[in-house]
Amino acid sequence: MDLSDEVRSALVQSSRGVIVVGPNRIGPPMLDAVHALSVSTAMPIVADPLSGCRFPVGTRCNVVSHGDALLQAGLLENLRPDLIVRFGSLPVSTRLIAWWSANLSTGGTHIYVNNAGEVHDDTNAITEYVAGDPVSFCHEAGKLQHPEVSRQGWLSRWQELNALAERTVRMCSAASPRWDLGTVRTLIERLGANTILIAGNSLPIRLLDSAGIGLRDGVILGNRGASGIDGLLATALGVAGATSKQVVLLIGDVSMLHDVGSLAEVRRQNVANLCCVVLNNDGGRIFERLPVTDLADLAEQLFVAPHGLDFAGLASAFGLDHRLVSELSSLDVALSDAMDGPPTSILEVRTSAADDLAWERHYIDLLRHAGAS
Ligand SMILES: Cc1ncc(C[n+]2csc(CCOP(=O)(O)OP(=O)(O)O)c2C)c(N)n1
Repeated sequence: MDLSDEVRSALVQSSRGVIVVGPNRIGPPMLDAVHALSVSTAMPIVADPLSGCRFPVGTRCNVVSHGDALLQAGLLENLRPDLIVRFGSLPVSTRLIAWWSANLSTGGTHIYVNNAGEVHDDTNAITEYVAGDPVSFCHEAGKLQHPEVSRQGWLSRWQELNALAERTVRMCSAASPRWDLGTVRTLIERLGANTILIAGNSLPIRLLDSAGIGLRDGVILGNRGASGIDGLLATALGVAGATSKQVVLLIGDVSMLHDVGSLAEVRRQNVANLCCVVLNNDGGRIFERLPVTDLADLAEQLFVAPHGLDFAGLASAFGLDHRLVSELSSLDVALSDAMDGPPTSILEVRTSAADDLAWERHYIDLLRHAGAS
C-alpha cells in the first residue's frame, strides 16, 4: 500500500497521536498489526468494547480501555491529540467522539482507514480517508521513521491514567456489592475462551465499555444502530444457533420484555448454549442519565417506565429455567449452573438503580480527585 504524502507527514510529524479502534470484528492479523503500530509510533490505542482489541489489563500495555471514564472525570482535557488514526465504526462512547472532534477542530489530522467503502464519521472529522486494508496500512505506517523519544511521555501519561482508572474501578467494585459495573466485571472475568458475549443496548453496552476489560480469547458482539433495543434476544438466538460456543446475552429488563415473543422461539428450539443475563433495574434506567431527567416525574412515567414484572413467572410461562441472583457473591455459581445446566435459562440479576447511580458518581468523583492530585 502506498501512503499519500499527507498521511506520511502527519504520521511522522505528530507528537501526540492516538489510535482509536471502534466496533470491528478484527481477527488476529489486525490485532497484531495495530499493536505493532502502537509500539512503533508510541501512540496509545483507545479500544472500544466491541473492537476485539481489549484484553484483561496488563497483557497489552498500550491499550486504553477506560477512555470514557477518563473523559467523564475530565482527565483527558489536557491531553490534546494532534493526530487520530482510526479503524472500525463509531465507538460506543459519544464522549470520545466529542473529544476528538473538539480537539481536531482547531487543527490536526484525522486519518480513517477502511477497506469496505464505509465512512463512519458523524461529526465530519476525517481529514485523510485511506481506502485500503487496515493491516497493510499498519505495516506501512509502522515502517516510517518515527521520533520515538519525544512521544514516550505522551504514551506514558495515557498508560498512567488508564492504570489509575483500573485501580479505582477495582477498588469501587470490591467495596460495593450493589454496583452494576462490578457485576459486569465479574461476568467478564468469569466468562472466557469459547464464549460469545452479546451486549444489549442501553446500559449493558455502556457498562461493558466502562468495565475496561475484555474477554480473553472470547468474543463480544453488539447490535449497534437504528434498531435500538429491538430484537436483541432474537439476535442472540441466531448467534447461538450458528455456533457450538456458549452464548451469553447481557440485556436490560425493558429490552427483554420488548422482545418477549422471541422466548417462544427459544423454547421451541430448545437451544442448549444460550444464557440470558437480565440486569433487572426495573425500568429503562439509562434515561436517569440523560437530560430528560429535567422532566422529573414525567421522566419516570414516560421514559424510565418501571414495570415491576416478575421474570420468574415470565420464564415459567415459556417453560424456561429461571434463577434469581440478588447477591453478587452468588453470581459465579449461578453462571456455572446456568451454563452447565438445563437448556436456555434466564439468569435475573436484580439490581438497585439508586445504588448503581450513586456508585457510578462516586467512582467518577474518586477518579477525578485521584487524577488531579
Ligand atoms: C426499538 C426501540 N424502542 C425504543 C427505544 C428507546 N430506548 C432506549 S433505551 C430504552 C430502555 C431500555 O431499558 P432496559 O433494557 O431496561 O435497559 P437500562 O436502560 O435499564 O439499562 C428505550 C425504551 C429504542 N432504543 N429502541
